Amino acid sequence: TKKAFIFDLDGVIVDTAKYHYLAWQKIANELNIEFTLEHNELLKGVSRVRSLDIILELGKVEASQEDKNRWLVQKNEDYLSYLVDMNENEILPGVFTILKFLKENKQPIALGSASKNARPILEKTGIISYFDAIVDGNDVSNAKPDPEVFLIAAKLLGTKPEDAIVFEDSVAGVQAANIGNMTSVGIGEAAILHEAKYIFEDFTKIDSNFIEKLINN
Ligand code: G16
Ligand code: MG
Repeated sequence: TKKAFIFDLDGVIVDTAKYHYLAWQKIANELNIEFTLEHNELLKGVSRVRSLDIILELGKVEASQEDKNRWLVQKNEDYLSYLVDMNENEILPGVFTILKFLKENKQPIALGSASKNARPILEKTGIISYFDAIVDGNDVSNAKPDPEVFLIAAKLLGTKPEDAIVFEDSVAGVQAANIGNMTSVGIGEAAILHEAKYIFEDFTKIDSNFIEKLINN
């Protein structure tokens, strides 16, 4: 049967997770909210609006909608400033190899990201042409762990959810793939991503045999 390979963006294809963290940390600092790398795991794969709410909840801070809107704008401006000089060097190790292998084997590839900045990032890093479909934060109304983003991606590729394979670095994203009945592949720490069907530290740890198995099973 026809498979679909769906990639998350931040933390899977590019290491923008660190830029999101820096931008949120600035806001947390201004509000005197303690915001550690551990807290940051809660924000991965989560929408911008929800991320701010999580930070405010951590600090037990109540804010007006006006303040929230201002912080959301500030966060994104700050985040975008980190992306200005972005280029293909920021593609994470092993990603090109796997994208090329999938292309050579005529496998459909999609992006499934919560980010509203996904397209410019794919353009700046020069990999947008690998993707047969792009589904991002502008296309969905339900954030991960809701499977909406991946379900739309599988549909665009003409594949049933159970034949879709999702690469994710976030807990919310792994859960979304599992809830959507897809094969979840966690990229990152096993201790954090233990709900994933398969877990690899990064793409250099994935060999072509593993991908071939996914294609043929
Ligand atoms: C990403 C990040 C999240 C971020 C979200 C929204 O999702 O993991 O931390 O909050 O996008 O991004 P933006 O503010 O650019 O719209 P993903 O799904 O690509 O990991
Ligand atoms: Mg991610």
